Amino acid sequence: MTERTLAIIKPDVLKQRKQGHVLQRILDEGFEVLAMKQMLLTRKEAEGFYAVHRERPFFGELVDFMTSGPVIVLALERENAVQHWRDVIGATNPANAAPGTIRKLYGTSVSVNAAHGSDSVENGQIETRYFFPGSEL
Ligand code: 3AN
Repeated sequence: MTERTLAIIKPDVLKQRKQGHVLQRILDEGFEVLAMKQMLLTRKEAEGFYAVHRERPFFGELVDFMTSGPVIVLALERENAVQHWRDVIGATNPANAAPGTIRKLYGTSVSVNAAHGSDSVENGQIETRYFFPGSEL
């Protein structure tokens, strides 16, 4: 089924100047880019996006990292987009990520982990609308 997922290329990748490699990978994997923007997230935007993790001990660290520099946010479409993008980015902890995955290639730690991908079809819809509300898609 054709699905949408939200991808975020995180600040660590932009600091390494590797975002071009990740964007090419997205295209090579057959995703359609419905919308894309580079932005410096406000704390409010990062906290809102990760609201489900608000009670987790790493929440502050996660928000600090996600606001530490610009990110690139993309609304992607593809057959099986949610699972396919999660397979391409790899396990949350780069140390456990499979060879060739984005987190293995560019991630450093469980919090500094290169990329985000929606974790369900429903969240793919919610998260793409969070960053690209209204007619942008
Ligand atoms: P994923 O992004 O792989 O779906 P989640 O949803 O468990 O992982 O966590 C959301 C984000 O929170 C992760 N991408 C990661 O950056 C951060 N995170 C998860 N677990 C930890 C942890 N134990 N310590 C620090 N950051 C974490």
